[in-house]
Amino acid sequence: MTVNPALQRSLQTLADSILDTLVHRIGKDAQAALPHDWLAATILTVRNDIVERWMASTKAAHAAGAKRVYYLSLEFLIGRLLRDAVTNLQRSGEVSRALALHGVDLAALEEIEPDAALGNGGLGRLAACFMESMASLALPAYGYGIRYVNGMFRQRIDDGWQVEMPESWLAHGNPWEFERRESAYFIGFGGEVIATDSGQVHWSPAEAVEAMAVDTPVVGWRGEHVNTLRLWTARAFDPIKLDRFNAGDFSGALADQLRAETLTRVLYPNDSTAAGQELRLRQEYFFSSASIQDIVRRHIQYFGDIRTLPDKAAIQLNDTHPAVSVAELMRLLIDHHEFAFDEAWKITRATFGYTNHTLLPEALESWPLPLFERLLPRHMQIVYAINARLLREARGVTGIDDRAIAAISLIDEGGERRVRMANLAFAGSHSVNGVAALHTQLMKKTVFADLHRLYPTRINNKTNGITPRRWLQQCNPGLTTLIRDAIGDGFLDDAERLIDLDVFADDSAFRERFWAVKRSNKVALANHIKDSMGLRIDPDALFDVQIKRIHEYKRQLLNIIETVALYDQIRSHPERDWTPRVKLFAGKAASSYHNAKLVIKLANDVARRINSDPSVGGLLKVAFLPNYNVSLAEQIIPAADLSEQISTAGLEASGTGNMKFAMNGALTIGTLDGANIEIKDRVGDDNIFIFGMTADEVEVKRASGYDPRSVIDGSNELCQAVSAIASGVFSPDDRQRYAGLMGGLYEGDWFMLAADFDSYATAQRSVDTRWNDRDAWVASTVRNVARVGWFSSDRTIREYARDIWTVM
Ligand code: 26V
Repeated sequence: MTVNPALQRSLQTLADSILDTLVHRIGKDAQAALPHDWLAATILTVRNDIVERWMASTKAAHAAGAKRVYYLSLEFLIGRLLRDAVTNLQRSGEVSRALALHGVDLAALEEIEPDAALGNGGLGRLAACFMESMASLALPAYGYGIRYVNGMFRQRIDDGWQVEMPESWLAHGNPWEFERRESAYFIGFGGEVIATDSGQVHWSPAEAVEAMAVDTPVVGWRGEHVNTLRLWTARAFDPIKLDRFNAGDFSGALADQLRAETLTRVLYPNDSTAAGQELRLRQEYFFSSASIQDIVRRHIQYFGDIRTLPDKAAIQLNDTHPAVSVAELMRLLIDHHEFAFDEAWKITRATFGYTNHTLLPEALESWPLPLFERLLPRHMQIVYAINARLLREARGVTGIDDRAIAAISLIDEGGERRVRMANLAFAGSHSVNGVAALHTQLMKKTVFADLHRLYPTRINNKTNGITPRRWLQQCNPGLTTLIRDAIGDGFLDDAERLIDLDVFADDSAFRERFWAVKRSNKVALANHIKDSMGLRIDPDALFDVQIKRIHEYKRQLLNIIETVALYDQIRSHPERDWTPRVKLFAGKAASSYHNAKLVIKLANDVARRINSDPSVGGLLKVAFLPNYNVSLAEQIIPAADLSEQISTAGLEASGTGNMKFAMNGALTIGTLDGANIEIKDRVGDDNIFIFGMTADEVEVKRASGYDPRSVIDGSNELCQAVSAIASGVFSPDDRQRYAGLMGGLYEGDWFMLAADFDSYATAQRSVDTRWNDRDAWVASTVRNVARVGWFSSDRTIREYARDIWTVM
């Protein structure tokens, strides 16, 4: 290969500056440097380039007097950043060759970067995809959240059981972040509210902490625009009480600092109903107050007059976790800027938008009123005032009776009085959106039916999306190159151009290349599984994958039971032409969620038994991959053939994994739930395996008295599989282990596994049939890739920008 001398010089310059950073910033020379030192030096060097673009973006937005978008989210599941940054800067080749001059492998460095897991699942990953898309679309935006020292726990599997270990993503420092010591705010809690003679109200909190900003740059595609992710960390105003320290009370001297730091120490697990409630509410207020104060300060600094806030700021509430922001902005407007209630309310409503992400009743946040009042006495008064106004408005509308009034109220009066955060977010926003078409419909029909009657134009739909940079270009370079060779570069800027690939489904030479890319991704995953778990899987088998949080409504149990039924069938009919399958599972269960943890154990027990049974002759293998996170998803998804999206219809708001798999050439087996419906509409009925009841059918069946026992007894396959599990076939060491879990199916089966089982098993057999017709299979997968460009988060963000934020 001939080397261009100019290029050679610029590579040498980059290599020199990485070495210079290593020596002067990290304090190591090339001989002493460990991989983490090289990683830090590389990030710091690349960061220099980013910082310049960042400052330019900020200045341009300022000069244009642009409206800014503020995305408030208690979770950001950003994962690793190095590969994301260098790809978006289009510098991967260059950085990789410069490092090679030092004998360092960029890919190896990328692999040791910690995975920033400041979120639980879909909601947090959506926030991260949105941040990347907003930067790619050059939309001036800030993400606001909490800088948890310990994010999502690390999952170990011990003897098949999940064990939660603390994850310390900051152990080696974080070269991406910038502390902004000057951007710090007073956050008060408790105390009392005093009315002054002039009619003003004064809140005097009993305690206070300081919120300090820590900023991370978010690089858009092609590096043309860089936004800010601003995460708050808590510290004490008075980090050490010297008098106490000198008196020998060392821990007392540091107690305030410890208490403050505890606030931003850990991410709360969703699905957890456990203690820590008060700390969670404190976290929500802490980050909401800091963010709102920061937004108001910036607005006044740039535009002078707080009245124009809605013209220059759009604040999006990612679920109800930041909903107390509504009361906080009202407080600042009324108590600090001396607005009358009505004017403050107008500004507030025009500024906020609220996104709902789940209809599960246990996930609808509400706070015991005494707790809310004790921690936030002034906000409690404001909530009452908002409520009075809301209910006055409601009473004036015909058809709204006492029952509807009770449902609309911000206060739940049934039993212990509670503050309803969803109602507060709804009332305080001009837009309330769902995340897929069905979910939005159900919002109108169920949880928000009465609020919807009162404000019939407020609820709207914004179907979720995923960033194609991370979820195609970066995680699947083989497929990206193949697509590029076929249709050119256009899809990198506009994912909907993937449609040009559609005709290639009929091109047999292209299909062969497509198949080869998939196979090489499968070999890479098989190697990873062999190295990490010692399990050998056949890359020519069908890789059937279910990866997501473990939750009963997502029905991993349905998949496991069908696996057991298949195992049974293979053993009874060894003469049949079975399709070799590898069943892959990964996901975390909330630490307090007993049944979810038992499902993990069951997957592992089933895997152990099947994988060691010579009579299935390698036709079936099962693996539960530990510690599911963004980075593991990036490895698994490009290697998947079949994507399991099998929630009980009506319960999965959208799903976004479904989109990632389809974009990487896996076919979906799924219910008519969430975004699966819209995926089906786009890829076509022939290119997806749909089974089971619709949301309407689920509702009817529940209402008419569902009897799972008769369903189980009526299905041979299901009955045998359930009995085998219940009687301890897979748990010889504790035969009773799954008796309760299986008993739950007979006794209630809330998620209706039994009702959907036969239809699911039948769909799985049509998967086998399609798989055995390789041409038909690959043609379908090509059509999936070609037709799911619409699920780019760029499209989603454009819709938010146009309809909700009125920017762009
Ligand atoms: C929060 C809580 C709070 C405490 C009590 C239990 C509980 C349960 C769940 C949650 C949060 C769930 C919100 C969430 O992650 N929703 C997911 O959002 C994705 C992005 O819109 C969407 O694709 C998934 O379907 C939806 O489950």
